[in-house]
Amino acid sequence: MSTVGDEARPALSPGAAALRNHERDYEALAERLARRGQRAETVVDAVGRFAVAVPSWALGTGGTRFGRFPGPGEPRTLAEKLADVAVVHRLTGAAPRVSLHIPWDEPDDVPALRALAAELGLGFDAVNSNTFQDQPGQPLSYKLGSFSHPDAAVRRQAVEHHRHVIAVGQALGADAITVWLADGSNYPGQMSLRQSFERVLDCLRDVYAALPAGWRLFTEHKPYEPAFYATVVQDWGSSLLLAQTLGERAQCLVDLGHHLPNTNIELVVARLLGAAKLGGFHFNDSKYGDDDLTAGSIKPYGLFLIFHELVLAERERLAGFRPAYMIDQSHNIKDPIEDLLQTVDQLQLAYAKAQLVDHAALAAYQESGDVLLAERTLKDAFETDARPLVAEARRRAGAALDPVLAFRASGYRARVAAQRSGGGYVPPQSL
Ligand code: LRH
Ligand code: MN
Repeated sequence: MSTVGDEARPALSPGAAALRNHERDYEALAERLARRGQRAETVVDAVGRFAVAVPSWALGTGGTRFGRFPGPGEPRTLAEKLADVAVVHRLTGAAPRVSLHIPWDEPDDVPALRALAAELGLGFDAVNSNTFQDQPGQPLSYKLGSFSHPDAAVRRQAVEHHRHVIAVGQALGADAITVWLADGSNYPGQMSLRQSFERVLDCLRDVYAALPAGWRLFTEHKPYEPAFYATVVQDWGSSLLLAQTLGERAQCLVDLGHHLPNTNIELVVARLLGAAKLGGFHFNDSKYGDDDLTAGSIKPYGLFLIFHELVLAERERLAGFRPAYMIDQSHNIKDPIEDLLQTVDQLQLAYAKAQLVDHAALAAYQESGDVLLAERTLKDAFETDARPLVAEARRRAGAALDPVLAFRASGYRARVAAQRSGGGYVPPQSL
């Protein structure tokens, strides 16, 4: 029985107390937004429609060349990875798809995997090829590249791999392939800077020609790593050149970590939107390089400004606007599921804040040249604590007000840790 001031009311259960607090926070924010002429409901509905795909390669602990610190209950099979993704979807209501990396997560029984995914309420987003590693028994090495390799036989082998990845994706019901190429050089003179690009384009034409109806091909640029002098598809310009040359169903994928420090990524997004060539995202955050940190953890304002460009495109019903939202992170020190829950929450929050921009006022200040009030209009939205709107959208989706706390309270990690250490098959665990 609580003591000070409300001894009449029995203490609410933690869940009930959290819900009561949420309702009060939501009502207070809705009232405040109404005074600004904005409807909380509109934002809650929009957040309710937001969804992002989880990468199959981020359910286990990631690492660097210096080390990896595996945690308890790591998924050992694709089925266990799907079970973990289902937990992320269950608690956020916004992670209904998995993006597979082939051959890292090559399914050995496609019908069984499709059935399991359906049972878990999951689908498959873009599949990812891999010509940045040599697989056991692979006839020709990708050490000096794949699509840009001087040896035509290596290029053919790489194209064959992409045809295989498309076939796997098609069997799973996916409708896009993401092509990130590690191709590049470490020393000036090692590679012809123009010929390598021509060869990549040539091979991509073969992959593009193999796309099933309704499929898209996403080209993913990256400035460096593993190549440390020149990367063939180094920046958004190179990616756009490829996508524009290949055709309508080729678009550019923006991995937030694939930009040199201080790059204005929202400007890159605006350019690709303007060219109807924004295919999708690999969301993450970074301070220095391709750090693959939790989205919104280092540059939350930058993430908001990217979502601002996306909401503008949505509102304008921009031609070709159908972005594939996907996460691409490496969970080196946080529990992978908790990191994904935090990530989805950060993306929902950035999207909600972008919905809160007073677009009419912004356009008027931009047209009238009122720089300060134009900037402040964006900041007002960013500095609005939109968390009650996101929590409400999750509550209405039957998900958790606070996914990380709900996950911890569920004891899921301890349970799977116990079961997965045994080595036997563990059926998908409900929360
Ligand atoms: C390359 C990349 C690419 C994936 C890989 C796991 O850095 O972002 O999207 O294939 O990470
Ligand atoms: Mn990526």
